[in-house]
Amino acid sequence: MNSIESTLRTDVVIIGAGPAGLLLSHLLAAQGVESVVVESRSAEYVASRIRAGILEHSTVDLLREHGLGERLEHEGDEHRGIYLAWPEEKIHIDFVDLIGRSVWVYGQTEVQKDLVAARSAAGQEVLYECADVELHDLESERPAVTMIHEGRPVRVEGRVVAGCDGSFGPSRAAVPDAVRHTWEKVYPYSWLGILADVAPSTDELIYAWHPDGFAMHSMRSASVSRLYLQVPNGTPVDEWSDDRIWDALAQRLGHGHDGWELTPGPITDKSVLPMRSYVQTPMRHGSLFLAGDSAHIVPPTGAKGLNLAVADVGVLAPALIDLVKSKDSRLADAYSGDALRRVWRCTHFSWWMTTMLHTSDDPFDSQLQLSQLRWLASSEAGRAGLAENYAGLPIGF
Ligand code: FAS
Ligand code: PHB
Repeated sequence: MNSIESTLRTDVVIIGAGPAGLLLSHLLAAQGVESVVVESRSAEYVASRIRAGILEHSTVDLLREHGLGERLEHEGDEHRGIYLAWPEEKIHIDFVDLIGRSVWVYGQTEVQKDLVAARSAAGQEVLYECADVELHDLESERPAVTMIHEGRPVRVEGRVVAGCDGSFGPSRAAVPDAVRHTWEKVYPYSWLGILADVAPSTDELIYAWHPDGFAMHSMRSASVSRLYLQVPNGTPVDEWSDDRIWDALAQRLGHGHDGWELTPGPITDKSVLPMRSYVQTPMRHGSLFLAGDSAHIVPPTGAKGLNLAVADVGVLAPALIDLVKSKDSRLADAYSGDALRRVWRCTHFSWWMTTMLHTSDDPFDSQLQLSQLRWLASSEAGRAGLAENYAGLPIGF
């Protein structure tokens, strides 16, 4: 290995080339603030990860506002609301009627493609396949990130480091224990998720409570369905044959009720996703700012993970622009508090949707869950509350 370290200098060193990192670099560049993005995996790996599927109203607005909405407009699918189902019942919650905001079905893989294309077109420096990424001098105004890139030691210095490196990156641990607070809740169940080459059997998402367990029918396009079902933690994915998956989904989603039928098809991807809530505060320490999964994780039941990462960046970008260009630290000083208001709101909503819809062995819990569902069926105010949280509050609320 060539031991001579090369040093790059920029305004903001961004760790992580997922949605948070690339969107941050995009918003900063629009105001003339430069960044270098440091990523541990390959571009192909990052682009291939199958993750979120729903974009909140505010996320779509922000992407459109920054020139990232064209393909979304053509290939995305705007949804007015969702269905909630339980045995012999199904209700539609129309977000547009209730609160005037919709959501869009547009996979995270597509958002990632759009971000990569926009950053490449702008000549953004992204260092992929970096190893031994370390953060330095975070309590100074000249922090740095070092790494091994293409076999060589590299040091990137900036005014700020943005930790957008997800739940397994180094940034969250770079906040000293003495100032760091964390909250974590691990749920006693997981999701088995599938992608299937079959047209969705529903026009909008179905979230279903069933005594056998939760199920959800989502989609990626008019010909690709995305479905999930609750399984015990630690379930090996090969324990579930394709037939067993489709039978359980049909049972739990209400196949045959009111003439509705679930159409199965070839399964092209299967995975088991454990569920937890995690929040770390503060989201800023000295010259380090955390955004996205590096600071928080939500169970996917509320469709918040990706949208929360976007909202963090929507608050962080103006703060860093002021700090770098005008040396005005007011927004930067307020960033952690401002971002955490939404983080806790989305953490609660994701916990509420998860605990309302996933069955446990406790019959008392089942009665509480069914009571909540019946209340939503009968209360417009209840449905409006769910709509407001699912379609998303304005960024920076
Ligand atoms: P990301 O994890 O997307 O990106 C972080 C990046 O940092 C990655 O590219 C990683 O390789 C990189 N990195 C890590 N360590 C590094 C290091 N040492 N040096 C440099 N780079 C490093 N959300 C939903 O809303 N709905 C869903 O259905 C849903 N499903 C999910 C399924 C899975 C398996 C997972 C893991 C998450 C899911 N999420 C879902 C949440 C997900 O979409 C995240 O919220 C979203 O990716 C957050 O984006 P980022 O904060 O950019 O983090
Ligand atoms: C998805 O389409 O992957 C999806 C949709 C809604 C959720 C979670 C995942 O709440």
